[in-house]
Amino acid sequence: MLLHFSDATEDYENSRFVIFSVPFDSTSSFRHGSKFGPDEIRKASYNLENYLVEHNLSLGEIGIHDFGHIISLDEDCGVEEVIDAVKFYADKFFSEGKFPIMLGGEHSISAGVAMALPENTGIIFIDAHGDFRDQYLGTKWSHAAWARRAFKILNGKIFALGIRSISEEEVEDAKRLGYEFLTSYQIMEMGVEKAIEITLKKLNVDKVYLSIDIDGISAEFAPGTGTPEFFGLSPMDVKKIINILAPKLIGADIVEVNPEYDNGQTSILAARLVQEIIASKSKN
Ligand SMILES: [Mn+2]
Repeated sequence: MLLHFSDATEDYENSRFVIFSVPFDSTSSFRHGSKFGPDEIRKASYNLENYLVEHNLSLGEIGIHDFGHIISLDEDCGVEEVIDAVKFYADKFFSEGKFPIMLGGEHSISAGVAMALPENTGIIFIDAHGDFRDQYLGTKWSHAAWARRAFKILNGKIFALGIRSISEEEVEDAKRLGYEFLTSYQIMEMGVEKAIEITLKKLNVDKVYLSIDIDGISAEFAPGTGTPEFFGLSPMDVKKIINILAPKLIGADIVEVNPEYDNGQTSILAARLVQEIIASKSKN
């Protein structure tokens, strides 16, 4: 039997939640290895209780399906081919009434979801980096440029939380184009509730897709990632963001977990965030 996320044992047809994975890391600039993230997150999920006391809910009683990898782990695919595959499956899951949870892989894959989002949906993403370059190392589909692509695809309906590593050029482009973000320092000062209020006011959408780059969380909590950064959000901040956004959420992803640099805690955190997304959404 294939490795699946803990408690994701229901048939596709009977599941509201569908976990799927994209083991792809070819455009990574600093450290490769995030293609091994999804299966490490799956393995880590078995270390967690499936009863979540704060939600008074057992994940075993919710319909969750693990669809597995949508691209081959062993053969190298081109980034555009991978983004096409993500778009195809995201479109399938949304149109079949599912709540997709995508495990990466590098952040470039989220551009594929942006192309498949239903009307009146915006993206909120948690990240240390702006990801707003026009192109990076010769490709406009780079993980460092995906938010710029999504910004265009969604007519500006994208907002970043936790930014603390961004080039001056990205900041200037952001101002000129109206791309907005809150730094991790700003969020610490104002609190998560206020940050989400500002974000939702700016986006002005009914539905939200949440993209979590694990490096949005501070490096001391999530060292297993390609480009770790300190001074970030805490796991508790991100839990709170998920809980507040749950009524509006239609899907989510967790990307950039890199087991090659992990002592195990980053994949456990990612697995716990998958649980949190499912538990908080299943009540809404
Ligand atoms: Mn990112």
